[in-house]
Amino acid sequence: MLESSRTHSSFSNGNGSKDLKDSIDKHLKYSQAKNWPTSTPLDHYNSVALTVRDRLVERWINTQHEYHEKDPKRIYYLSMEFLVGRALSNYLVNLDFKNDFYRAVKELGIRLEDLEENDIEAGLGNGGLGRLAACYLDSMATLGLPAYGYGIRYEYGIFYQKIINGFQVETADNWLRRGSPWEIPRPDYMYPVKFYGTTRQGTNKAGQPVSEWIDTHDDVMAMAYDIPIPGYHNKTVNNLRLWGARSTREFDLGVFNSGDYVQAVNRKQESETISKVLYPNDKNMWGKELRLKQEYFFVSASLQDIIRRYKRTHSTYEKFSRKVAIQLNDAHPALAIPELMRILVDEECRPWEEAWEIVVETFGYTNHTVLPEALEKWTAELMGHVLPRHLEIIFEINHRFLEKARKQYPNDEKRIERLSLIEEKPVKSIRMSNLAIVGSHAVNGVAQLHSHILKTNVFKDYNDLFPDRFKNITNGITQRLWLKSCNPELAELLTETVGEEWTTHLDILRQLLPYTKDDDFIRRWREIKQSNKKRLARHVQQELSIDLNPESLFDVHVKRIHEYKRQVLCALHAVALYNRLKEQPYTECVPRTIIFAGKAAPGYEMAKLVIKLITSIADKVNNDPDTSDKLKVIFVPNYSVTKAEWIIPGADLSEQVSTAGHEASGTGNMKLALNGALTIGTLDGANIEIRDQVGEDNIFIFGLTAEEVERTRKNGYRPRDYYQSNPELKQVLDMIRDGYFAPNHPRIFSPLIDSLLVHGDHYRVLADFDDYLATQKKVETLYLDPDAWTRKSIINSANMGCFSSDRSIREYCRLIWGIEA
Ligand code: D6G
Repeated sequence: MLESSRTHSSFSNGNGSKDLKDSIDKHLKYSQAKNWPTSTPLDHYNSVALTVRDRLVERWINTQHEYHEKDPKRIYYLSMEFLVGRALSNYLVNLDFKNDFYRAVKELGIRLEDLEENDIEAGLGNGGLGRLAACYLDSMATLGLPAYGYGIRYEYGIFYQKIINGFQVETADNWLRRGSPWEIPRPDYMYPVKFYGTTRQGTNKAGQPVSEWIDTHDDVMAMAYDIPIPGYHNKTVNNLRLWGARSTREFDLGVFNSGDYVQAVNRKQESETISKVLYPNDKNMWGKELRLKQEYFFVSASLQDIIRRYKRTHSTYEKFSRKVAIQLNDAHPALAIPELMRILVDEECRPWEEAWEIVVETFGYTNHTVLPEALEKWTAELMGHVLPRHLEIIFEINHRFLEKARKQYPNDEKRIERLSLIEEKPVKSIRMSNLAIVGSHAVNGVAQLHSHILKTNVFKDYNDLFPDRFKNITNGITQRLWLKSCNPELAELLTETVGEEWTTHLDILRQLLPYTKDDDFIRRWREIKQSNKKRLARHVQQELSIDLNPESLFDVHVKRIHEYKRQVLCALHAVALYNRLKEQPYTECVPRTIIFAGKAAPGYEMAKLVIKLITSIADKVNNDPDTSDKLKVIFVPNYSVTKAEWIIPGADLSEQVSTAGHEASGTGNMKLALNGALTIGTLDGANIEIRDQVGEDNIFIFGLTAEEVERTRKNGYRPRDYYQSNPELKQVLDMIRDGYFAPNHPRIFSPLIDSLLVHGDHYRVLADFDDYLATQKKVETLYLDPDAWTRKSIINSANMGCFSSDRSIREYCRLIWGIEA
């Protein structure tokens, strides 16, 4: 933040274009200390941003003041990730003075491109989980709920992905290098966070025996940075509070006294590394000490802050769970459970049982994945080293919990072992999701199938024990960003047709259905899609110098690169299409542009190889004169919220092809369908609910069901059989294996082909290949009939009402938080 950016008292906060111009002019002078001739694009951006921020401040203060006065039940959304995307455009949409704003900016001669370029995206998340948190903040503010986001102010967000020689290369995303005009540092909200040390038996303030946490070292301070979260066209401005690590004031006296001043300063600086960088792995637990420290750091600071706020109006804990709802976005913040126990028992001298009741009533836990490698576990050794008192508390929670469970299941030690928060073998470890379940009154999955799998499989024992605890709340997306802002032309057509209300009541889009019979409407719908495809093509031309044919079918697969998401299946399809074109160059075919984008975790070799495979296929196909006008393969580097905003509106076909039973929900599927793409997908995650909404005639479903996948796991699966029996598949795999796409590194893709043919094809790519290709044929047939295609496109958008994050948040209010939306 720019310290000098305090609003000057003579600034007018009106929203007319004259007031805006005036304010931008004043900020240029008083906040940037520049005049127009010497000002740079960054000065312009900052002056504009501060002008917009001024328009939020009053509502922000008023909203927070009102919460303070009325003391409603507050919702705290704890998340290691918030993928908010670009700030300026989002604020403009929610503030409702876009037209005056653009006029003011234009009249001042400020270039919109300069504003866009300087509007750096805060990439404080990996993918779906972080973006979901951001959509939920938008919905909570729009619904006027007293909600707070709590997270970490990483200095380096998700890495910047470059493609060099077809390989992913990571570089640092130093998003704060020029400061951010949107965050307000609050050095007055600074909390100590302790680490390490040991415990000993002592007495608490009330004279009762307790365990004391002593001799901690490398303690840090957590400092608050506040970011305003305005609701859409209302007066609510909520708070996203991110914690930055600051060193404590004290030196390490031992080092200092020994005369090594510089080392003493260095030691202080090291403590600030806690909030330096976001771990870039999605759905994979890393087990690094620094990550554990990050988790505790933000949980500890957030709870201290929540309790400070609660204590402003309450002197006892009696009403705590009636005033505070804390939602854990995955088990990453599950340490909040033992931490609140520690505060209540050790510091506030509450009896254990009373404290436990408060804790369980306060917390809710959202599970985001069933992939075993993603479920966090910490070795007892590491936990005991970094957080010795918390380890004791977790053991105590477990002891009391298992005692009760044993009463219910007297002779079932196997079950008790499964229920335990502690895994004994191969290394004694804490199962964080079990901790989150035991310590919460509600546990939810994020789509119907996912919640069903939690109840019947992954957490079956828990569901037997606490049948009322498990719920489903299907994920959602905010239509303010994912339609109104990213697809302005379509948004305008919708407003003209059904009125503005869809922006807050997405169900209203159902009223579009009669227009599937209106030729004029169909034509306009198609024109808008074409215009969005051209915009996408312009971006691709700018970035990759490749010309796309906007008449071709834009087939889009954008998301993190992961084996279970099966980008490989689409890549195999691309090769099969290429071969068909080569073999029968003169047959009529539907020209297709296959667009991929997504990041691979830096340590995930197989995912990185998938990127290399895609870029290698692209090289070959795009440069082959026999095929290049009928088939293009594109890999757009550095997928981000900003890129999604121009890719998604331009998609015809949405690839949602994860192995059934593996994608908890997906939200890209919803964004694409809302923007009129037709889905080709498996019966996985929210695809199933999308099918239920749009009807099976308006979606392309293929492949094994989750049950069938399970059956192949139990009854055996022979990927080689598919390879042997399907000549087209065999040809595709052989070409990749034999170096057709990488003549300079002919064996480079062997690990990938081996994973399919030798190592059991864990994600059942070969089993689904045939049906996938047949279904893609049906896609092409439909695409040849533009009116029929467009009608289905309209039907898709029209039926996305229930995938608004407003609906999800209403359900959280009703089913988990006990709040009226
Ligand atoms: C935001 C806006 C500011 C308000 C503050 C409240 O920074 O006007 O005073 O939040 O913070 P708490 O006291 O609720 O933490």
